[in-house]
Amino acid sequence: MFDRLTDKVSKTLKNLTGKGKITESNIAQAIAEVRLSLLEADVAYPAVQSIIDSIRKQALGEEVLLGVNPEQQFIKILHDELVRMLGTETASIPFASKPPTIIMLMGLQGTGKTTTAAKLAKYLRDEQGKMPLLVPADLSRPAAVEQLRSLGEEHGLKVFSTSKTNPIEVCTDAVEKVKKLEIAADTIIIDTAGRLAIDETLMKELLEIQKQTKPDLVLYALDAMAGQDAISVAQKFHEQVSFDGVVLTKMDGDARGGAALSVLHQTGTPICFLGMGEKVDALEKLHPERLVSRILGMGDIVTLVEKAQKAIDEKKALELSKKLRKNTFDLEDFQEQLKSVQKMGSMQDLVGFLPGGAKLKQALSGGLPEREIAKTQAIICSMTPQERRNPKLLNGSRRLRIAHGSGVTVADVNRMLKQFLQAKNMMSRMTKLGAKGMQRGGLPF
Ligand SMILES: Nc1nc2c(ncn2[C@@H]2O[C@H](COP(=O)(O)OP(=O)(O)O)[C@@H](O)[C@H]2O)c(=O)[nH]1
Ligand SMILES: [Mg+2]
Repeated sequence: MFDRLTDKVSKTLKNLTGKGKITESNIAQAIAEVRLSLLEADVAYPAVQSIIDSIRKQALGEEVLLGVNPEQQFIKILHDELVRMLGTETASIPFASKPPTIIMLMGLQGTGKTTTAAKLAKYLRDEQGKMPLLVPADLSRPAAVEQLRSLGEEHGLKVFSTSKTNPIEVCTDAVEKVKKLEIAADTIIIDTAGRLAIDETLMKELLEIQKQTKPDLVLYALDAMAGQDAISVAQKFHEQVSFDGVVLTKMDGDARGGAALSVLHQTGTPICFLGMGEKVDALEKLHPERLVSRILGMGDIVTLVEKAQKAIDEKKALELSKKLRKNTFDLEDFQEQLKSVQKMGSMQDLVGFLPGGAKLKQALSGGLPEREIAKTQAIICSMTPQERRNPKLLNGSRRLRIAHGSGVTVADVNRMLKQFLQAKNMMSRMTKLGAKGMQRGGLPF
């Protein structure tokens, strides 16, 4: 117990004296591990290099937070940056203001275009209330049209049929019939042909379909299992035909999904959906957090990230305890604290490190019921900033106004203020106890 405490305090002091900075040398090991992990997840080499370089730049010189080492903090920064990269680029379907909305799928053979077309149609119908029409424009193999047709039949999805025998005409015919209201549909999903490798005839065909139908969204089906080569192929597709987003298919397999980062890096296009199985309902929207955890590898690294997250919460708690000691803890801080009480981590853990903290830790672990917290938040929101900073202002008429404003009774307001004072007293007692304990240990604080 005492060792841990000493350790924590000395770390704090280290931070305060500015020695706890992220430097090139104290994250070298972490960088090596991250590099390996990304490569193992099939992130293409140039992407790995550039991601690591930019995050290293961002991290260098940052103050290391209490409770983690520089390497852990570096990984946390990396994790957050990857989530941001994948997340801010998430594209949703840009529905045309004047229907039909046209979505075109392309990619190599066997990557999951046809399956994805059916998945998208089902998603649009069941979750977006749309009337999709599937257009089989892969006439390279007789079985391809049949495949889409049978998927459509099985799930009650409309599949276009025509006497036309040229893929471009099939598409223009479908669009025309929908526009003329001969077919009731507001979204058109075009399933195109693929090849085993890039092929000039195919590229021309895709370009022509694009030119003629002017799709609102062109999606590229990328097989998550396909490895690094697939990225240069995607890049060529993007250069020659261009697409707006990627569907990463076969993510139900072992692939960690590094291709998502590579393709984003190489083409700048976002990942829109993940294919999670052969079934028609196995389509997921991208959850950046989840994907990043998977790419970085589960287990160790994610635990480190969580630890770093906790340390950040602890830093907040430390700031709070300073306020308590100076007796400047007000309702704004209380509101902030309530938010983290809901998470039940920060205060509790901080307290655990202080002498005599065990009991308080127990007391805090009970938490407050969700509804109570929501009510308290509402009451605090109805106060003016002055009132929050100086609760002594809260006389009878102000309390009545707040009760009206937050839809509670004056008794509720009174109870909440009493709770606030109790919390403040309890926390300030605890902080004093903690400070004394540390002095006993001969450490200045
Ligand atoms: N496990 C899994 N298999 C998939 C997924 N998407 C497609 N497939 C399978 O991959 C194969 C090729 O899919 P298909 O849609 O015909 O690819 P296309 O040639 O690009 O049209 C089929 O056996 C599909 O069942 C997916 O997300 N997960
Ligand atoms: Mg197909």
